[in-house]
Amino acid sequence: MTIPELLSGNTMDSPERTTTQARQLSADPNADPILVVGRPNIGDRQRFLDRVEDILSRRWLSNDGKYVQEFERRVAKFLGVDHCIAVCNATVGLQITIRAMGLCDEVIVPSFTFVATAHALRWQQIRPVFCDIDPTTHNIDPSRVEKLITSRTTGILAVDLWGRACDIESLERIARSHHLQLIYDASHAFGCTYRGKRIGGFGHAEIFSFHATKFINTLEGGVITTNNALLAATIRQMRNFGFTDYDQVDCLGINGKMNEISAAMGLTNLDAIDVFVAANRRNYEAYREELGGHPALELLAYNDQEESNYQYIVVAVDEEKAQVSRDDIVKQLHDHNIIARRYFYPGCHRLEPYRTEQPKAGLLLPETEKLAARLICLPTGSTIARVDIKRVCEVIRTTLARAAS
Ligand code: T4K
Repeated sequence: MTIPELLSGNTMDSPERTTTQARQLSADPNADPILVVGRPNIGDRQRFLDRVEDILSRRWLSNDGKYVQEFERRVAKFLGVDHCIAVCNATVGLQITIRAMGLCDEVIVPSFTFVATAHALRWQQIRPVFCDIDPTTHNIDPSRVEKLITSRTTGILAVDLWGRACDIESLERIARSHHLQLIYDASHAFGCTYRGKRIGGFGHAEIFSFHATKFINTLEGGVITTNNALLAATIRQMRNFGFTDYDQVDCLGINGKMNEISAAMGLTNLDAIDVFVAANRRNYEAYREELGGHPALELLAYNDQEESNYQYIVVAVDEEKAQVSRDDIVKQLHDHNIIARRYFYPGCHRLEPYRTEQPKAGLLLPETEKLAARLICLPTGSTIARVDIKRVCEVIRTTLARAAS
């Protein structure tokens, strides 16, 4: 099926239609439909296509166009922040922010994250100093951060993994007392709150990803948010090669701009944000019903006191109780056309170049190593129906039952 065919029609994704599409995409017509982690949420297609039509008519495709500006305004308002700068993806957003804030030498970062977080530092010759996580929250453990601070430390880059906020209060206290810059990779956390306040305005800056697989997507894209006007101005300038005027470049910059079609997709998906949350929440409750209570499985819980986007269904496997490995469960799922993922295995420190540059990093990361070996991410999102969840859980339960017998 071609992308234009997938985009035809004028309604939002319904689980039924996408299940049919998945079956059509599968090579074997008799096979179970393919279910994948990361299937994009897509809002009203006709509204998106209308916006694209307008973009084409106006012949303004990039460079701070009307749709990018509108998207930035809408995101800033939604998050309650002063400044929002749209970028072509969160990795470049992280790189620009790191440079704009003058980070150098060493920055403390969790290893249990997507590799982009560490790469954004290392790309600029900064050494990521990997910090272990709290096994309950899966986020950077502030009590270990302090032990890693040296005279070369310039900042902390924390990650709100699965959309659940870090221990922001402790991180802010540490950053303040050691005069460190504090940035959050909030790639997973769009629409999530910390103590009732939307993530976006914490630390010196926060970076969100709007990649296709994220809760809100702009095809590829991201935003940087901050309440610091000077920092925002520098980031804006760096996003566009350092230009301040025609023929005037005042600093080293890069091309980090978001294009108009991405912004149109972002606006269309923002329109549908409540629908996406409801679908994710419904799926989370369904998984909880299906898998909850199994002694070998622990479903990652969202805090009902906070707003969440419920974008990740994460299950921790207790291999001793399960009598089967996490990887065998994942293999069974794959054999049944369910593309579950082992995010974020094996941890950044075990990926290059870090594995070679920091061969002993794992010694200080026992919780990261344990968690990376236990987790499975399961399919969710607006394309997943209750019947799909039943199928996923049936495969998991059958695998566990077979292992126990
Ligand atoms: N920080 C964190 C914490 C992040 O999680 C990420 C991104 C970043 C920073 C960097 O943000 P960006 O620079 O990307 O804005 C995927 C994404 O490429 C990556 O953006 C995301 N994290 C990461 C968690 O997932 P892969 O290598 O797993 O991608 P891939 O190709 O295996 O696709 C993932 C799943 O999504 C597959 O099951 C297929 C499905 N999929 C994917 C696409 C692109 C679709 O169904 N449709 C699609 O269009 O990294």
